[in-house]
Amino acid sequence: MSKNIELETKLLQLVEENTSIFPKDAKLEISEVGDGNVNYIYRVNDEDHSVIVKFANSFIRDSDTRELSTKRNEIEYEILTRQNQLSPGSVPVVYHYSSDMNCIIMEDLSSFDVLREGLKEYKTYPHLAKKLSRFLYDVLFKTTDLVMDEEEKKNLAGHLVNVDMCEISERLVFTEPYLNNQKLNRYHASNEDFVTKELYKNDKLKLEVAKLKNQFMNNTESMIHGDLHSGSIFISHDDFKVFDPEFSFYGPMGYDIGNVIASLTISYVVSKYENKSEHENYQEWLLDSIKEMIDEFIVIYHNEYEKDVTTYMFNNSDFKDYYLEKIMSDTAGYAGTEMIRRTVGVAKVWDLDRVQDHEKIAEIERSILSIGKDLILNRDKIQVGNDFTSIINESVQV
Ligand code: SR1
Ligand code: MG
Repeated sequence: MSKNIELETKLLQLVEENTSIFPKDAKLEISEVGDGNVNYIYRVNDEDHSVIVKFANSFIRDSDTRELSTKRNEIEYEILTRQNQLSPGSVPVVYHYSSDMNCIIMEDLSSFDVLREGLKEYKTYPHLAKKLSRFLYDVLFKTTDLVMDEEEKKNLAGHLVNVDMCEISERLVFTEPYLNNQKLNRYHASNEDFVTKELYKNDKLKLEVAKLKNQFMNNTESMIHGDLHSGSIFISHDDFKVFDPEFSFYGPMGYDIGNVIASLTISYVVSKYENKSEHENYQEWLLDSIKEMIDEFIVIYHNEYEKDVTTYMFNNSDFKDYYLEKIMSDTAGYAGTEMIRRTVGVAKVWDLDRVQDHEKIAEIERSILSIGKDLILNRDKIQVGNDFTSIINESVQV
């Protein structure tokens, strides 16, 4: 029996014994459906029903040598459960978690689009920004010390320490893109001088990235998703779900908000340089979504702060303003680091792969890196949606 057949047989048994989705005599089928970098994702179905099984191996996907703690699976289960309490219906329903097998059995959302796949087809989703801002406020702001019981929060932050996954982000996002090492970084050959000047030898930028890295490692502010890009979002014509929170830990909330901005911005910039005028609607929608998501988050924050923040010292309007300024500047900074690492680092985005014209690839890379750099260096002045879109527009010269 091959390794996979053995695993698939065990997963089928796990589903049969621990869910009540399928009738007793159902003939179950199993197929691998995931294409991520880390885990194995299976769909188990009969003719009428289906579930998803996420299996976290103790080695990174398709590697027999790179070990990765399976604690990520336990954390993912914990996060999905808590996020569903904080923002009901905004994550897949979990049917069962097996700590013995490092598996989560959850709702199959294949009737939704993965946002990344929709973006590849230039689809637009007008409700995305509103759904995202609501979700981000509910799961991020409500897990800070401003809202949550301080003892519960400290215990949760301790429980969610995610050593292996944080190590990956600390290295891939905050170190490797700034190290002149051909094995780690890949970009268009004609951009060598640009990358050397703007990243490897840019001491001013490296200092700011070091500050953001230090904050990522030490600011136990919110229960963050940790990898919130368009591949972690399911979307339909009127609904939305966030999934795959295995990089989750207690970190700065601007990291998540910034990651979403980066993901949408990269799709926008690539599409602009593709120069396909039939996609004007799509481009406009992406830019509007970035602005709207930020501005809507700010509206929710202003409307709900007093209701949610009841402790004496934090229930103070100057502190309220100070705290929002910090969220926004962190968001800008982490949007910048994410854009840079997705352009030159090992974990690339899909968007650049579809551009055929090499001159254009080089131009797009420079544009994304410039936006990233500007967001990081000017982050203290970035406060509202328009500040983000102005920086993006300044750099996109098409
Ligand atoms: C080895 S994991 C590489 C990247 O994929 C994930 O989606 C995260 O973004 C990570 O940085
Ligand atoms: Mg992932």
